[in-house]
Amino acid sequence: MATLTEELADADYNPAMFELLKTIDDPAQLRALDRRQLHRLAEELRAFVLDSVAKTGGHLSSNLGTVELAIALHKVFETPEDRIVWDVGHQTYPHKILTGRRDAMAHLRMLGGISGFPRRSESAYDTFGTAHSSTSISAALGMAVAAKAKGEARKCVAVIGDGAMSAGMAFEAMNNAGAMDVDLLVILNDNEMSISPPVGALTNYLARLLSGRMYSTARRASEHVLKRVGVWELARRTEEHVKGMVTPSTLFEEFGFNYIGPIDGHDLDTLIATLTNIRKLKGPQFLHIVTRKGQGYKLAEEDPIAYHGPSKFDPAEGIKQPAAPAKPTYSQVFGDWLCDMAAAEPRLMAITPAMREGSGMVKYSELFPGRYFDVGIAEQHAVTFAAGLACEDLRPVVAIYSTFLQRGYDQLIHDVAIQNLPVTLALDRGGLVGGDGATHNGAFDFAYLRTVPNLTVMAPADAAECRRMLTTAVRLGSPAAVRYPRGAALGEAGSALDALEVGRAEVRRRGRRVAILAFGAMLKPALEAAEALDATAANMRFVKPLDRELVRELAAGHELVVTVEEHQVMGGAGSAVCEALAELGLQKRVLLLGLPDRFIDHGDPAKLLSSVGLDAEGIERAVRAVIAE
Ligand SMILES: Cc1ncc(C[n+]2csc(CCOP(=O)(O)OP(=O)(O)O)c2C)c(N)n1
Repeated sequence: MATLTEELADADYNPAMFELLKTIDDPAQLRALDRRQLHRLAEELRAFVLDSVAKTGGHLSSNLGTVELAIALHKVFETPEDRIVWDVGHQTYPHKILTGRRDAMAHLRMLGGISGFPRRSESAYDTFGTAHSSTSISAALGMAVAAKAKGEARKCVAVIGDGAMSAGMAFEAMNNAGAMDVDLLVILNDNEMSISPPVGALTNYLARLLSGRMYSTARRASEHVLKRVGVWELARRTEEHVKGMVTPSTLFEEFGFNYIGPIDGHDLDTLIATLTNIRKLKGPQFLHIVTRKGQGYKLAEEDPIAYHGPSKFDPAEGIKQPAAPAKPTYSQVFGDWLCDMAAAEPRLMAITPAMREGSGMVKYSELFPGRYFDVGIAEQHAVTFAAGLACEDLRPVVAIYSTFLQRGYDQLIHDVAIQNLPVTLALDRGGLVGGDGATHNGAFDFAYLRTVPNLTVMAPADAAECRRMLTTAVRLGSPAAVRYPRGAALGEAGSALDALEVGRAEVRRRGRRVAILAFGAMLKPALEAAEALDATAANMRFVKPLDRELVRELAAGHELVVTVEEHQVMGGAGSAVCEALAELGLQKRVLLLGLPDRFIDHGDPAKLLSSVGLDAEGIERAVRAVIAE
């Protein structure tokens, strides 16, 4: 008999299929279900996840993999009193659906709708806000220590994927937790995938753990634990049995955890029984479960990467390739440039912290496998690794999202900039990112980059300029960042590899009274506004070094200077212009347009930009308001 998910995929979907799920608005109701009903619930939940993600877009593969886990956790643990922290949180849709947000899934990641990640403000069941990876063990440990300090008996659980587990922060937390006497359970959700195939020694280790001798030993051990040993007996003999039987001891035991597993994370009965037993154990516990990305939906099982974060699609047909090739994104412009530049510059090496697809590096990774490094979810390491390459006269390019470079900031200052090493940062997702929301916006990079000595900071206004800036960065011989936005690139990228004059802006339109200084992608709306206002408009290109000569000239020849950037006003490129005016001793009325001093949440990027006045009308309106004063 076909599962509900298969029926959905066969277009046999009928809404009655969610009958049981519709009765669950709170995990307490789930806890009252019997075994047969729980199995039915899992089936409905999986189909519901597919149905709703197909309608809204969002994360799919990872969520199809956590259906049984979410049910088992809410069945066994007294949520929200017991704390569950989901790492990254992109796999929490089943959890959201089971905790009162089933109907809200219709507006997932939309303006005013629920977030695609856990949010403390959204639900008591979202115990910790996540989205950047590898924070769950630290946070859950903090909660476990707090529970102990306050004499509260609650349990704390971190759920972390094998990709997220590879990051330094996860190991810092393991190192800390394993030596502590607290009730903490870490569940490793091992689906043998990050977004792309995972990399590194830990991955190899986990693969060995799942196959070969250790797997069979471990499986026998957990079967034994489940079937033969009573709960209290288990508690008493955990040390000997669990540790003893899974020898040779696992890495996680060396960290001071009780290692249990691996068990099948789609086997609901085993999951519930195992968690029920573990819940009674004291001290740091580590449960290794094995799941499959895309479980139950054939297309996602076969291509978990394509279904990691799809846009809307028809479940019966799957993701369709657009008839005409879509306009290239800035990530693709970067990826094409990377291939061309690598062919011309043998010293070029490219690094990604686990974002090959998102950063547009698939083609490069195939063409230049020896000069391509996916270092795992390890932004700090990525930056310092690049510094090491640069010490040896290579020309590393770190492709990294603006929001994730926040993780590597000290490395950027201490390892790259102080030593003035020629590292290029290809900074993707600068500005608002849309559906992923506040955790992923690249709203702070101008501020955190322009304050670092030796660093050149550029922001292209279109595709061709993006290439030229990247070329400029690689040829510079000192650290440089090129910051570009998410989404379709403006204009044709071309194939040239020519550089720009450093620190030189360009005036794109001459007008009267008002001079608009635009940074990066804001040039387009700024030009439109300048047209309507008959203002002067300049493409500033460099946030650092700023074209001070042009700032001087434009300030002298206009009554009002306006800066526009898709970045926090505070500390951003406009602030740099104000600093330049102060240094030049020029007093001028300046209007600073950019993002306000608050976190901008998820939603359609164009609507979000318009809501903060960063479209042509908004710019024009703001300027007219100042002129009217
Ligand atoms: C610090 C950081 N870097 C990169 C990402 C982008 N990212 C989101 S999910 C993901 C893969 C996570 O893999 P895993 O933990 O195994 O979870 P799975 O999707 O396989 O369930 C990555 C790299 C992130 N969220 N945070």
